[in-house]
Formats: sequence, structure tokens, C-alpha cells
Amino acid sequence: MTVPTDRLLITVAPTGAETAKDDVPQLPTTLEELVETARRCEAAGAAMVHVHIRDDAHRPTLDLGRLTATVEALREATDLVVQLSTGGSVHDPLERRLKVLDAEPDACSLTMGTTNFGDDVFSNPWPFITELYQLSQEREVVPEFELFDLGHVASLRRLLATYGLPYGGRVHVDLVMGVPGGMPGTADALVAAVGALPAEVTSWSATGIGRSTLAVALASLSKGGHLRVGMEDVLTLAKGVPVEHNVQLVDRVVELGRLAQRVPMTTNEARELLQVRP
Ligand code: KMH
Ligand code: ZN
Repeated sequence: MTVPTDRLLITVAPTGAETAKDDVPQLPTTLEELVETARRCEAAGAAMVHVHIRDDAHRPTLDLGRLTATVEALREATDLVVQLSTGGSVHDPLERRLKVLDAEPDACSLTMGTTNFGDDVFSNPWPFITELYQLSQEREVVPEFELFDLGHVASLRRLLATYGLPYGGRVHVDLVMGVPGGMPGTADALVAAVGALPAEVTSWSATGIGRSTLAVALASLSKGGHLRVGMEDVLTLAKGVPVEHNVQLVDRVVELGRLAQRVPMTTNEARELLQVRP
């Protein structure tokens, strides 16, 4: 099956690691909330979920037991492609981030370089990137290459040239734009990044952090790209209008996609596009 070119892959990133539950009580932080969110977002048109989890105190965690239970629960409740974050929070040690693949997700994020992240540093040294990449190849987990900056495009090129293609043979990229310290969330930056992508890239999506969310979504649709949305990346629908549920963000890009004559990709089509393990 070839996925028709008018299909729009929508990935929902419902939780993230940065926002405190106390500040945003509607953030899905428990397993029950996450599963309910995933179900609603799948029904609305999402085909993949990018997952960060929290502990009982709603703090970010990479606890392997919880990650494994989360993958199982999401598989039970939905047909979404389950992508675990290997980025975690800026405080997670690299060894813990490598262990994420032990939870046997369909896919994982793989950030292509260190970046300033607000007042913090999101650390992704080259040896860590190569180890995680080779682990993903061995474990048959499809990586989503997260590019926060143009320099990350060069690192992706180097990675593919040195270690070959990912498991499944497809190369899917997500441009994460508008992080303070990374590339700006503008149409100009998106065009520059897409123009620089190596020839091996078979699909790409983009997400704009905070206020850049709409500019990036519109630019991505204009360039034929896919979309990631969710409360990991944006907490308001407009100035002073909080997101009450992730499904609102999915609904909004389904509508933008409709205007751009793009049809939400089914989960089966997403599996085909990304060549996730059967
Ligand atoms: N929480 C950020 C420091 C990923 O999920 O791979 C990293 C992040 C990227 O969210
Ligand atoms: Zn993430």
C-alpha cells in the first residue's frame, strides 16, 4: 500500500515534561488521563502519540515499569502509533534515556543535537545520539528525528551516512520550532530547514512551540509537511484562551488540513508511512 499524498499525519504530544500539573490541571499526567486523551485524539484524527509520562506526584519520570505499562495501555485502548520520548526532561541522565527503548514502543524520538532550551540545556552529545540510533535499529523501533536547529540537519546527514537507514528503511523527521535557543517558529525558518533535509528523508512534520504554533502549522501545510500538536508544545488556543483538552488542538489542525485539502492519515496509513514493526 502506498499512502496517498493528500494524507496528513497528525501526531499528538499531549503532556511533555515542562509544564507543572499545579499550573495546568487539565494536562494529562495520569495513565487514565493519558489513555482518555489518546482515545479522543485518535477519534479526532491523530495517528501517532508522542508520550512523556509522570509519576504519582505528576513529575516527569522515565520509570521503565511505568513506561512499559503505558505502552501496553495505549496499545490496548487505541491503534495509535506509540512513540516514546527519549528526550525526557532536561534533568534526565543519558543512561535513563537510553533505557526507554526497553519499553518496546513502536517509535521513539531521537533529537539530533544539543540545544539551549530556555534557561536550560537539552543535552544530546554525538556519542549518545549514535548509541541510541544503533539501539533503535537493533530493537526495531522507528526513530523520529527531532530537529531543533539547522545544525541538527547536518548531524542527521552525518548519522545516516555513517550508520545507514533506520529500522524499516524510512526516515521521518519532526522540526521542533520556536524553542528559545533553537530555530525560530517562522515560515522562513521552516523553508530553510526543509530545503536542507537530506535526500533520504521520506516524510517530515513540524511543530511550533507556544505562539508559533499556527505559523508553523500553516507553513508546514503549505510545504506539504505533516503536523505535531499538543499541550507539550502549546497551552493556549489564542491569547488568554487556555487549551482545555488536547483534542481541541487536534480538531484545529484537522480543520486547517481540510482547508488545505489534506485528509487525516489513518493509523494503518501511518504504520505504512513509517514502516513500524508489525
Ligand atoms: N522535554 C524536552 C527537554 C523529546 O521528547 O524527545 C525534550 C523533548 C524532546 O521533549
Ligand atoms: Zn517530547
